[in-house]
Amino acid sequence: MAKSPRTSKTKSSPPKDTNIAAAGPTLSESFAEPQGDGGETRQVAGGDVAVLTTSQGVPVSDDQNSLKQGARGPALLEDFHFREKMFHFDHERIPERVVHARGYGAHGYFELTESLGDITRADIFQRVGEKTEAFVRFSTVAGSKGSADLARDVRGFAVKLYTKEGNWDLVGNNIPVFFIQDAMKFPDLIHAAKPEPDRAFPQAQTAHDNFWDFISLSPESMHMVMWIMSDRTIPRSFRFMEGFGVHTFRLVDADGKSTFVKFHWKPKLGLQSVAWNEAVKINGADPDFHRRDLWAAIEAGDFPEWELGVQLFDQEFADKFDFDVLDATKIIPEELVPVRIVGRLVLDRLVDNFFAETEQVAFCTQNVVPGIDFTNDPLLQGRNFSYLDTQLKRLGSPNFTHIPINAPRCPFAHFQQDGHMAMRNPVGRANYEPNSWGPSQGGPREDPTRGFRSFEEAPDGDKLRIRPESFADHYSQARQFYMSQTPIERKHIGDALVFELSKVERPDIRSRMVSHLRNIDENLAATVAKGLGLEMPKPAQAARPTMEDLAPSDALSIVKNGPQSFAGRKLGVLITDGADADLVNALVAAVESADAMCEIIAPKIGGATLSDGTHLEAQQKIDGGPSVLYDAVAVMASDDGAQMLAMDAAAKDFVTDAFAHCKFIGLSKETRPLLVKAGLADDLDNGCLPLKNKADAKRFVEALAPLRFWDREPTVDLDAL
Ligand code: HDD
Repeated sequence: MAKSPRTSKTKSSPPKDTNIAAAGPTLSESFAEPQGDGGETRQVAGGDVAVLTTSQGVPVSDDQNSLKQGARGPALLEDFHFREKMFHFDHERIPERVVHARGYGAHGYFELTESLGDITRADIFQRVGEKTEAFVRFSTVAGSKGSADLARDVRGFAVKLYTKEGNWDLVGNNIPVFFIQDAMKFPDLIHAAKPEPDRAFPQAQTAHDNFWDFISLSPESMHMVMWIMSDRTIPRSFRFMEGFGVHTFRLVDADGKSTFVKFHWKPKLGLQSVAWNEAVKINGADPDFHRRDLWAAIEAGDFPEWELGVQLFDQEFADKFDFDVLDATKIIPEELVPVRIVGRLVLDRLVDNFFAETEQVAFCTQNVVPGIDFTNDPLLQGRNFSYLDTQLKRLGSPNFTHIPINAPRCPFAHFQQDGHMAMRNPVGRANYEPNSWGPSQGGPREDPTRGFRSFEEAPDGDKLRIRPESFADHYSQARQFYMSQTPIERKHIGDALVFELSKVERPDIRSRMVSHLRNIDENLAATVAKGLGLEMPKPAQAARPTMEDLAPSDALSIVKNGPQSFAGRKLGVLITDGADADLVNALVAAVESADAMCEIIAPKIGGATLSDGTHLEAQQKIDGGPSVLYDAVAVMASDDGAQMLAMDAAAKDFVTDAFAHCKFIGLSKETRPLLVKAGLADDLDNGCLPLKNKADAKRFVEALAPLRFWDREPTVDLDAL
C-alpha cells in the first residue's frame, strides 16, 4: 500500500472584525506561529526550539538538578523553575469523561455527494463536492480511560463538523438504538454498568449483577440488549463499524418546512467483528488494538471512509409507523425508509497531540446549525443539557470553546467575555448588544433571516411526568433484530447472553433476564436457559404483546454486510529461517496488491533468513504477535524451522487460536510437525489452504474476502449450532 505523507494543515485567516470575539487560529496554527508579540514559543517535543525556557519564557540553565544549599544539602524554595515544573505536572490530569472515557480521534473532512438543498437550508448540505472540516472521536462507553479496547461495549461515534454556519456535532454510537427512552434514567444506567461501587470492579464489563439487574428491570432496554449481545460490540476496528445519530432529528428548509431524518454512517470497508474468545485475548495482547489500527491506517495513507446516509420521512409516515419515531429504542428498518447516501466522511490526518485534541474535544448534542433541529425525543432533550454541563466540569471553564479543537472555523461574533482562561475577549469599548459603537453601527447584531430559528411546533398537551403509550412495545423490534441475523450471528447472541449471565451471582436476576427473552424468541430463551442450567421461567409480563410478523431486515446483520475483499485487513505471516523465499515474497506481494496489510512474525524480532539467503525483517516476535491480532494467518517454515515451532507454546497457540477463531490459515507443506503438536493435523478443513507455489499465494489472498470460515465453528465449539 502506498505510503502517503500526512496531509498538510489548512490555514484559515481569522476574520477582520473588530470589537468582537472573533475566530482564532486553528490548533496547528496556534502552535506553528509565534505567540503573542513575536515570542518564539513553538512547542515541539524534541523539535527545533534552541533554548529550553520556563513557561514565563525565562531561559533555563539546568533542567537536571534542583537548587540546593550545598551539593548534598536541602532543596531551596527559591527554585522557581523546579516549583513551576512540578506545579504544572501535578495539575496535568483533568477529570475523565463520566462515560466514553476511552477514545481515539482523528481529523478529516466531509464531502457532499448529493445536495439536500430542497429539504434543508443547512449550509453543509447545499453544494455537491464541497468539503467541510471534521473531527471524529470513537470510544468505548463503560471503561475508564486506561481500559482495553476490545471490551464488549457500545462504541461512540462522535463527529464534529466545522460548517460555514457553525459547528454541528452528531454525537452517535455504532448502534442505532439506546437502552433507555428518557434521559432521566441515564445516571442509573451508567451507575449500573460501571464497576460496582463497593468493590470497584469489574472494569469495562457488563458481565456483572448490577448491570443485568438494572437491565432486567428495564424492559425498554431489550432491543438494545440484542444489539449489545451481538458481535457489533466487539468490532474488528473502528474502520469496520457503522455509526448512527440514533434519534430522529429534523431537517428544516428556508420556509420552515420540516422533514424528519435519521443519520447513518456506513463504512466503505464493510462490517466486521472479532470472535468473543479472540476479543478476550486481544485485550491482553494489545489493549490498544483499536487505536493502533486507526493510527496505522491513517499513517499508511489508507484513509478510513464512511458514507453518510439519511433516512428521510414525513409526519404522515411517522403517524402510520408501528412505533413512535421519538422513541430512541426503535429503528426504522431500511427496507421501509431507504437510506439515501448524500456524502462521505474521510479521516486523513492524525492528531498532533492527543490531549490537546482528542481529550479536549467537547461534543455537545445541542450544537446544531440552521437547517438542522431537534425533535421531542425525551432522550435527546435530556442530552442537550448533559453535554454542555459535563464539558464545564471536564474542561473547567465556559471558555472551552476557545480551545482550538472546539472553536468554529467560520467567523463568529458575540459578547461573551471573561471567565477562566479567556483567550478572546471582545476588543474595544462595547461588550453588549445592542450598542452604537464600532464601524458597523453597533454590530454584531442578530439576523432573523440567516440566524438559527427553532422549528415552530405546537405544544403536545398538559405538563406531565409520564411515558407515552406509544413507547410501550419493548419486544417486537428486539425480535425483528434477532430474526434478521444469520444462524452464526444468532448463535453468538446466545453465547454472549450465556457468558454474561453466567457472571451474574444472583440466580433470580439470570432468571428474570430469560423471562424477557421468552418474549423475544422462545428458541433463544431455551438456549440461554440451557446454557445457564436454569429452569425455564414464565415469560415476563409485557406492556404490549410482541409482534411476531415484522419483516427481517438484512441491513441488521454484520455477516450480510461484510467486506467484499481483504482490502484494509491484515495478514499475519509466521516464518522461520529457511522458509521458501519465492513463496513468502509472492504472498507479501499478493497481500499488498489486494490493498491489505501484512505483518511478518518470526521466532526472533531480528527476522529470518529465507531459503535464498535474503533476510526478512520481522515486525513481531511470536509471543508478541499472536494470531488474534490478525484477520487471517499463514505459516511458512523450513523443515527444521517447523520442528522448532512445534516445540514452542506461542507457535502452537498461534495456529490453534487461528483455527478456533475460524480464521483462514495458509500453510506451507513443511508445517506438519507444528500442526501435529498443536493437535490440528487431522482437523484441517477448507479454511486451511495449502501454500505450495506462487499461484497458491494469490488464491489464498482471494479466499480471504469473507470474514471467517464460519463452517468450522460447529467443530470447535461445544455449543454447536
Ligand atoms: Fe452520551 C458522551 C453518545 C445518551 C450524556 N455520549 C458521549 C459520547 C458519545 C455519546 C459518542 C462521547 C463523545 C466524545 O467522544 O467526547 N450518548 C450517546 C448516544 C446516546 C447517548 C448515541 C443515546 C442516543 N449521553 C446519553 C444520555 C446522556 C448522555 C441520555 C445524559 C442525559 N454522554 C453524556 C455525557 C458525556 C457523553 C455525560 C460524557 C462525556 C461527554 O458527554 O462529553 O454528557
